[in-house]
Amino acid sequence: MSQDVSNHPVPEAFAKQANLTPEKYAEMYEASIKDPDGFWAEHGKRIEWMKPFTQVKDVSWDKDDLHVRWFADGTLNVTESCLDRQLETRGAKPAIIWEGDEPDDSHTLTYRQLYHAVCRFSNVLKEMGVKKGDRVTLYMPMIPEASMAMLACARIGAIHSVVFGGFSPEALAGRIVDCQSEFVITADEGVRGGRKVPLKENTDRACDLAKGMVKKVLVVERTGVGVEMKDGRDVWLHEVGAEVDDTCAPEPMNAEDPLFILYTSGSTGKPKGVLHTCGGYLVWASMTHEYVFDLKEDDVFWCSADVGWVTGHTYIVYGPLANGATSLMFEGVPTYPSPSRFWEVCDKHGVTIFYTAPTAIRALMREGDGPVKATDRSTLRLLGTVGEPINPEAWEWYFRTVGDSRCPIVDTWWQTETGGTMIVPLPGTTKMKSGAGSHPFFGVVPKLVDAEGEVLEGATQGNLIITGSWPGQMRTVYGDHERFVDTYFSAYPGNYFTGDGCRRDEDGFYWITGRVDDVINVSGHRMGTAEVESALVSHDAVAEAAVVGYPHDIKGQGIYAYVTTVQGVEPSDELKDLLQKHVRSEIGPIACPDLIQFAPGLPKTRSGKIMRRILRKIAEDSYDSLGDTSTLAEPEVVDELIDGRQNKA
Ligand code: 6R9
Repeated sequence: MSQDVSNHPVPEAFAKQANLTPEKYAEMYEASIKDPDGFWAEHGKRIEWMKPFTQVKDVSWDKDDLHVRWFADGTLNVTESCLDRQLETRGAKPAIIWEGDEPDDSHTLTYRQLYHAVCRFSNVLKEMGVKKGDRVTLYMPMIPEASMAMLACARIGAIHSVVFGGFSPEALAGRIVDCQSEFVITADEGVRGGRKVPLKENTDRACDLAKGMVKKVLVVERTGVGVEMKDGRDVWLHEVGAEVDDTCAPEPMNAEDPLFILYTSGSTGKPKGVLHTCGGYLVWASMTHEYVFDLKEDDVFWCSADVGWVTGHTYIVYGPLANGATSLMFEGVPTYPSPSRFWEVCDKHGVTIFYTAPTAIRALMREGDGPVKATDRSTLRLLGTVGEPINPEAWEWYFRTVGDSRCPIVDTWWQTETGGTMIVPLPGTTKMKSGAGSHPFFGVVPKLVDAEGEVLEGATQGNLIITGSWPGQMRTVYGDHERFVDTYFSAYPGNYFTGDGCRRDEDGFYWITGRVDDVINVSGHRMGTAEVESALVSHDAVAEAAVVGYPHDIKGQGIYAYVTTVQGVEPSDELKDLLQKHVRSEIGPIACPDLIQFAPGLPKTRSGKIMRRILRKIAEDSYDSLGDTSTLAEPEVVDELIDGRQNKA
């Protein structure tokens, strides 16, 4: 990354009204590190407890006794923080502003309306037989019922597992089976960018693939298209919902009882079920939401993520609602019906804080300044990004063109595993460098290490680790604690390994450089190369496949697949098409390889390990610096791969 970066002071008008100052940040950060127990004992009180905790932190990162517990003797139900406690002073305040796919389709739910809707939803789940501890899979479009379904699960103590609506029936089935979820909540169809997504049909197929695992399917009517309802299994929300009470007592939960599972890709194997629990997660979600976004009572907060990702969990649902904020939920896409849509929605609803992904910013930047300048955007006061490193050009465009140089940008680095923001330029506390994650949030101690685990000091580059627990940390991989220990705590024993590379500059700012493992980041979505490879080799024509990322102008990284066909199958463009379709149906469109190169062989070490480093270089079209190829079994395959490369500059 270029060293020649712009330094931006905090815009003056923003600084005047900011909740934090540089001094306040320094003071709170120091307190959070010097006395974590004292710090979190105080801030743990920001959420509603049925029975207050007396213990704060009970954590061991020793791999033989790895456990993470926070506030472990407290009892709560997270929906009391998100709903019940808001009723007294915020009953009539908008909780959710919903903006549909079509610009003339929107409505608002007040906290009181949301409270009753969630209670009804909870009673419907009870009628269906859902009990505390049961896993409930959500496969939903971006409609308020998605938030309601999450909160309803939480209210009755069930564990939700939201599966992104863009995943295929196969991917959905895999996640249903992994957590043995007998219940699915879906909609007849989803609507995005003028197109329909057959969610119920996909669910039916997933239920078949899950072979009798699913006992009940609750269906929300979104478009009213006729869908088949299976007798005894499928029920309509509007039918059962009409007959139940609109109040429902919240289930008392231990702070460490599971709140949700969210599947995410890793460098090996199938996606893993990241488990978050009630107490620590909610403290982290609400605290980061308040401080990262400089939250004020009258803000209209818009996080443009999908609830299928962790960003949607923490910053559409749990963080904003626990803080009594107004959260905008958008069903559509940034470019429909026009590339002005994001900014038109900001104007329509008076959005003050807008949070999106670099990939969306780059896609809109490509359309030029016109679609932005056609809108007013004067209500905006803070902008945010998440999901992948933002390149300085996109940062500058976002800052100048979208924010008229008035709004600070919070570049929030975090992961599904961390529950909420970890590294961020907290607004009002620091100058901004375009593209820098900047500084740790309260309670977070990042360090950079080399491959041997040696801690690196000063201005340097290395692998990013976190040296101590924070309340929002994931607790385990659902059903596979070993995998949790192995994945995060074996590379640098006693520390949490993030999987990211990072640079620290001479001013102490952290710059996340991207994954250092076999995870690629496509449009801000995490994809394990192993997953795409196994989808490819599940096709009859494929003998072997290796997948790597390569730089992509809009998506950040694109997916590049090297494929060796089985004996007797000739490579062809038709086969490429077939393989792309195959991956779409095995995982979903986001996993579809952008480029496929047929290769007679893949470069391997003599012990048979694929040399990914070389494949990455060829995919990047930067094979001048291939490095040491002397350990290759057959060095000549490299020349053939270079000749056949698909990404020629
Ligand atoms: C929240 C979320 C996590 C991975 C993470 C990193 C990348 C996220 C980033 C960022 C640079 C940022 N990442 N935010 N890289 N700057 N502001 O995205 O979670 O889907 O689990 O992805 O995304 O590589 O390790 P998740």
